Amino acid sequence: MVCTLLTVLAAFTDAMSKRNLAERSFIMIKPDGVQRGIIGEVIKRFEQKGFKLVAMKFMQADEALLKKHYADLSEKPFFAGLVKHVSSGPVCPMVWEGLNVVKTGRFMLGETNPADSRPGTIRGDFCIDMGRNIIHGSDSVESAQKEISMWFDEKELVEWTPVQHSMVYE
Ligand code: DAT
Ligand code: MG
Repeated sequence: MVCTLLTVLAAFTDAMSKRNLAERSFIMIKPDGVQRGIIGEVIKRFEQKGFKLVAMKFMQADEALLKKHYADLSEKPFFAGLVKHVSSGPVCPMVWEGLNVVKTGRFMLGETNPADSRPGTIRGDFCIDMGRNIIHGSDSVESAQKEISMWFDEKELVEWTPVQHSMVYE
């Protein structure tokens, strides 16, 4: 009995130790979100959830960077309009870190089409139209890594330990 318990405990500890608390996602408030004053609301939601801010800046992105960022969509009919819109004004790119932040971040954003986004999600609460869905979030850990390196230098990613760490993670 004790032996079985110890085996279960060891397996549990092992699974816990493999959790990636340092997963990162690239989140960016687009010009429509900036113009509508939603930067603070987005930061609030990611902070409240317990995620850790690793990098953030306020800038205007040129078309070359956005064509690279949205390269997977280059054949889509909305590509030119998308690049034009996102380069039209300031954006607020950020890196957030935490367990499952990529997947959870996408849940927090809602669906690509705000009409399919539930209330309580960012797109569900703050926008209506697909081409003005106010925020970008990485769709996989792999694309997050690519996007972070496109938008930030390594030295802009800040190393720090939030004092609340042990109150967020078991
Ligand atoms: P997401 O931003 O949810 O990852 P995506 O990567 O498929 O969605 O597309 C990037 C952005 O392009 C999306 O946020 C808004 C715009 N977009 C996507 N599909 C569109 C469409 N059918 N019409 C207009 N804009 C679209
Ligand atoms: Mg996408």
